[in-house]
Amino acid sequence: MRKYTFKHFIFVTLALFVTPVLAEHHPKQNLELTQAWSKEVPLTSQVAAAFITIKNHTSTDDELLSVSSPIANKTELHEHLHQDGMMKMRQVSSIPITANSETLLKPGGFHIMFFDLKQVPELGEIFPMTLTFKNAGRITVNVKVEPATFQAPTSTETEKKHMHHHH
Ligand SMILES: [Cu+2]
Repeated sequence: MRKYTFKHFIFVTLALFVTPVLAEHHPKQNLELTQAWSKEVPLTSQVAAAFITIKNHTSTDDELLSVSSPIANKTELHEHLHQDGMMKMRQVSSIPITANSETLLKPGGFHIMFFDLKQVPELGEIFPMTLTFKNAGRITVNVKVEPATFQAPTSTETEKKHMHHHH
C-alpha cells in the first residue's frame, strides 16, 4: 500500500513548480536537455541514479560541474570503468560536454548518483533536478522514474531514424 505522507505532498508540489522555471532558463537552447530519467529502486534504498541526454548546440565546450535535487542530501557525478575485469564506479569532478555534440549520461557510463535520500523516487513519479554547467549556468529539469530495464534511445538509433526519414 502506498501512503500519502506530507513528505510526499512536498515532493509532488516541487515537481509542479519546476515547469515555468525550465522554460525561463534556456530560451536560446544553447544546451538541450532531454530524456532525464531515474532508475527505480527499492523503497528502502538510500541511493538512486539519474541519466540524461545533453546536446551542446554551441561551438564551445562546456562542463557539467554539479547536480542537486530536493530528493537527496548528497549528489555526486560518477563514471563507470573496467578495472581488473570488474565494472567499478568512480566519482568525477566534472563531465565534459563537448561542443556541437551529444553527451549521453547512461547506465555503464557517466551518471548522476543521489545519496542519503530524503524521498525515494517511485516508479512513474517525476522529481526536479538542477544541473550546474560551467558556461550555461544552472538548468532545472524534471526527472521521470523508469523501470530498471528502461533504455533511453541512443544517438545511433536517433541517427538511423533520421536517415530512414530521408530515404
Ligand atoms: Cu555511481
